[in-house]
Amino acid sequence: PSVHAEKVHTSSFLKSDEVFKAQNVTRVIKEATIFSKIINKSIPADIIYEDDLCLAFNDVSPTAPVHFLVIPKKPISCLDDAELEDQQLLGHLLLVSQNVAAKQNLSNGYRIVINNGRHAAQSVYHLHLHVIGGRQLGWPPG
Ligand code: TR5
Repeated sequence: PSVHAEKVHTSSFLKSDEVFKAQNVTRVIKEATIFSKIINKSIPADIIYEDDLCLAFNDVSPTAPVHFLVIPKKPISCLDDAELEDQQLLGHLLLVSQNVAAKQNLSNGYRIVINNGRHAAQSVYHLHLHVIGGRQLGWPPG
């Protein structure tokens, strides 16, 4: 049997593939992730904003009509790894999210999500803000 099948059997509930994948990510600090490759343009992405500090691009599997990611160019693995010296950068990511959300016509509202670590089902260990909108969102998240 595959590892996946064993895991599903031993868990107390059926995990979605997304949660399963996220829990099995091996976290290696400063390892190049798929997002580093988007930053250095070695793989393509649908980039909608870029400046010296960050990049915004559409999520490859959107959960709403608008779903883009805002990432720092600095390779911070997750929010827990951000430091005091990143204070301005973190604020910048929020303001860029706000600006790009406005350009995407999200005047009726939107949600910003940062998944941090295993319990949040973080799957890519390069800090990213999800900006999600374009439909009524439910609360609380799963
Ligand atoms: O679960 P977390 O918070 O870590 O979110 C990671 C997000 O990255 C998911 O919403 C994925 O759909 C998204 N993702 C993953 C890849 C990818 C992407 N968005 C745009 N382009 C992508 N490429 C080229 N490759 C990915 N593996």
